[in-house]
Amino acid sequence: MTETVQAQTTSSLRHQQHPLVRQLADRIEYIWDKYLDLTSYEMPEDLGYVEGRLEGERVTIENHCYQTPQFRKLHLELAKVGPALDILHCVMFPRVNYPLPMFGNDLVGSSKAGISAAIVDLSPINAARELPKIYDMQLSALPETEFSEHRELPGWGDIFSPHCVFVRPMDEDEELDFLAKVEAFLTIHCQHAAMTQPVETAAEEAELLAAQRYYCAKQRENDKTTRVLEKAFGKEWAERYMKTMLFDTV
Ligand code: 18B
Repeated sequence: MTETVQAQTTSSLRHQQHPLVRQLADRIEYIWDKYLDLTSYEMPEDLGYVEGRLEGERVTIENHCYQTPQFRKLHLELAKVGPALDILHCVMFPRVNYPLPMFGNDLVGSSKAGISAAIVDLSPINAARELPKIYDMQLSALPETEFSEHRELPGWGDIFSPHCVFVRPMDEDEELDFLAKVEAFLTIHCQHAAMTQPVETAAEEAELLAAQRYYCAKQRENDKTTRVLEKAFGKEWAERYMKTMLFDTV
């Protein structure tokens, strides 16, 4: 898989994006490749690379997807809306028989104005909405990072764990601190995932499925995402995209 990953990194949209987007995209793929057994993932044919227009600006979306024994979909998406908006979006969807949390990461900003929203979390996927104890322990043990501006979670954000980091990085130091935070979350997650055994009963699987559906339904309530997609591609397309690429459920 390494060759494919490298081939993509040299030609990718990320080279036209905010440096933190590029660095983070490269890092995520490096860590995935290092810890997980990646195989290709079949995307709906017309959704891998998409172009549209928003208020005269070109909107470009580039999707990178993989699957592994533990994850039904690893999704890394890069999007550029003219010069004003660069987005990195990343979600790791566990297979519904693997009792794993949901890794989610979003960066929104631009080269000129800087990153306005940087969020990363390992979100609980079970009826109690609690992380496995080992995750709580390891995430709590990470070195504390001071960010000067924390952002408030929206109403639908009850899916996130107490470890969620949601900030506006103020300078390059804080951007690099955020990058390090994502790397730490992702490494903990990939190391555990590689050792996790699937659940054995249908009841356990049903619980995981319900929790994953809840997570995706809440994420689809993010009207800031919907608005960008609807304005560039129309309502119907945006709805299909939210349901099939961004937050699909099984
Ligand atoms: N998201 N984001 O991924 N979103 O996808 N995103 C914004 O500065 C897109 C995720 C999250 O305050 C904003 O306010 C588009 C994941 C939260 O109400 C814009 C795509 C997570 C907020 C976009 C995309 C996630 C947020 C406003 C598809 C978390 C704050 C930026 C490519 C794991 C919501 C700003 C609020 C904001 C757009 C979180 C423009 C189009 C995986 C919490």
